[in-house]
Amino acid sequence: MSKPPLDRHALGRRLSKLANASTADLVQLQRLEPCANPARRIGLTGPPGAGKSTLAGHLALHRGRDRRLGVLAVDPSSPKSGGAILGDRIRMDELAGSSEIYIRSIGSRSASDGLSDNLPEMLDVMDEFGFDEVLLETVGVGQAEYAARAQVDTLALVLLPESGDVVQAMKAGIMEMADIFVVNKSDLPAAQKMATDIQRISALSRRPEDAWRPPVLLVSSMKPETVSALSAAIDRHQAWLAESDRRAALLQARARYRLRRLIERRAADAVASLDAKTLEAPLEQQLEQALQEIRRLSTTH
Ligand SMILES: Nc1nc2c(ncn2[C@@H]2O[C@H](COP(=O)(O)OP(=O)(O)OP(=O)(O)O)[C@@H](O)[C@H]2O)c(=O)[nH]1
Ligand SMILES: [Mg+2]
Repeated sequence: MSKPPLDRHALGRRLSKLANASTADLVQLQRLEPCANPARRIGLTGPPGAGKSTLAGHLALHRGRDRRLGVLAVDPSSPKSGGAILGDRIRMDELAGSSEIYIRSIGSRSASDGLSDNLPEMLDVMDEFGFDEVLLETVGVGQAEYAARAQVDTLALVLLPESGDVVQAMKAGIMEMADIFVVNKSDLPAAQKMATDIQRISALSRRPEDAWRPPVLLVSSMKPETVSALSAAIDRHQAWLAESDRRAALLQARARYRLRRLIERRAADAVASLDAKTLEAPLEQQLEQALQEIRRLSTTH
């Protein structure tokens, strides 16, 4: 079944509208029918400068040959959207003719977890526009990874050799979260040692018999064969997910995350609107007022 051509302008408009939507708008904009063919979602996450955007570009060229592929980069430093930052990393002539690749960076706005507030809804829009696959780039060690985990099917943690990234990642408790470990810029020294360290740490965690065992890959954007190997590992993980009903648990976690974020944002709005007098009242009364305000916000919007 062939798809209608990708309408980049319409997609851009929808994403911009969502990027600026309030919680009240969101509920209005919410699609009621789940998408029959949702895009595969692949996350690239890791500390600043690990080479995620460069890698996303190479992966997009590799995987986007015969698919409609979107790249969304959540960029904490970019309040504006438009894809310039990520777009710069890919030579435009390389993309010429690939009318099915769409790239956009989105500001992280107010979200405390480093993701854009309305990212779940933006990802839904990618489904609606017939994308086969979406690569999601998020920056950070810690909060952003937890948040990204819920949004994607396959999460690759991108780390730099000789950076102390592994120690940071362990401290932040995100080693268990990755489906694939990427020791990136493996053209640099000490990459192999880092890969061995990760293997050792990863082998320590107890997993059920049939659990996914995250591979550790040495990748360099300068070596196309390493990007192919990463792409193949992504396919293997996707196939493993599809094998039984593993995706159901992921989808549940995703729905929970979205609802929690919505409630958190409403709660923040409600607390911000309480007046000085209420804030001097006993805590129980403050709580009562705040809950009433949440309810009021939910019914009036
Ligand atoms: N040596 C080497 N350098 C690389 C490689 N991949 C990317 N770089 C360089 O690393 C720098 C950072 O790359 P980015 O792709 O912007 O990294 P990022 O993780 O997206 O950075 P943020 O989004 O700012 O967190 C750039 O100067 C790249 O040219 C690689 O495989 N090897
Ligand atoms: Mg980047």
